[in-house]
Amino acid sequence: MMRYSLLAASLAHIALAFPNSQEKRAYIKPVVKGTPQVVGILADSSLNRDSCGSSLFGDRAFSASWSDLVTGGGSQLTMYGDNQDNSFYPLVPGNCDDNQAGICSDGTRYPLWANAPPLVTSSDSSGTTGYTWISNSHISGLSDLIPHPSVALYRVSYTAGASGLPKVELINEAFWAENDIPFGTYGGVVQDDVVYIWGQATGGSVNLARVPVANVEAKSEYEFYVNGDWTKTQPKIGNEAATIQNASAGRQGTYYFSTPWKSFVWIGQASNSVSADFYITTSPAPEGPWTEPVQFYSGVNGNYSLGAYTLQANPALSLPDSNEVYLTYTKTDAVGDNVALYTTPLIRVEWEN
Ligand SMILES: *[C@@H]1O[C@H](CO)[C@@H](O)[C@H](O)[C@H]1NC(C)=O
Ligand SMILES: CC(=O)N[C@H]1CO[C@H](CO)[C@@H](O)[C@@H]1O
Repeated sequence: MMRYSLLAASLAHIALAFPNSQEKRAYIKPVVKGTPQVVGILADSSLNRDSCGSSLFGDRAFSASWSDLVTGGGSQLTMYGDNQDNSFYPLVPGNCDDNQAGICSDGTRYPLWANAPPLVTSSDSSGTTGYTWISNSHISGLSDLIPHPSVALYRVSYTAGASGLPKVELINEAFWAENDIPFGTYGGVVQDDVVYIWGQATGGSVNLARVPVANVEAKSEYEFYVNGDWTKTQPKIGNEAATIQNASAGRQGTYYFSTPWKSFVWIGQASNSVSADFYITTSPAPEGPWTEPVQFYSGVNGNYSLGAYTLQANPALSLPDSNEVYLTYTKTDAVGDNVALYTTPLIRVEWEN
């Protein structure tokens, strides 16, 4: 809704920053076509990979390593990129950064787990730039020592033709402060030159912020969706008026914009699930209304304690107009005496619509 009390000048500024040019979009009810196929297992010979979201960097997919795309859709199953046993994202200074795993002398850890791949904000023939928000989690075992950690912002940039991995820079150690909603850590979409980022505080609902694509690093340029409207006032954790109903099934997943559907999409796991049961919800706009999440595919669960996690969609692997999506998840199997084998199945789902 417009705020008519605003000065004309600032109204013009807002109209420019957040163009309202979206055509009316329809509701989508996704219907799976045929039986989804497991294409294979994504593999990196040197990394034990967990998070398997990916972004399109030029003509390759990027997660923490590269994968070459297959003409017509899909990915080569091998990944590459010489990480030299270094964390792709540099550790935040002070977060037990004297080793690459963030392990502290008292046995606790700053794991630096990125829950979403780089959100690409610009890409052309000269290169690609994206951003990643990562919580400064401090854990003991798998328990959080800080209930609502601050969030670091990283810029990831790749110059076309450069060898090796993209360059990563820590832009702000605490872009969102401790006890703020961790916008961006739950995923994001760039659409019509606006960055939309979702956040979900531990045990909390899903919330939404936006910023013009050129201003990602400027916190003062962000707006937040609260009480059915965009506001500059950052909502606090627990503000029910900031909840985006049904914007996910509760756990980790991926937001993207589907060109054939003209719809925002979230695909991922349900809260408290450790199964490869994939849910989907769609919405004509980032702020909703989102449909009730529905389960549309079940993968094979691993037989280790956490059988399946980090369920993701990988829209970067498909041609923009194709009616398909590639799914990945981390499957853990028990091999030998309490040793987990991590694999990442890649599944192709085709849609009827
Ligand atoms: C778990 O799955 C792995 C991989 O398929 C297999 O090698 C192993 O025997 C299974 N373990 C149990 C206890 O079923
Ligand atoms: C699955 C789920 O989260 N469903 C919710 C969708 O939103 C309505 C309110 O708008 C809730 O009542 C449902 O529980």
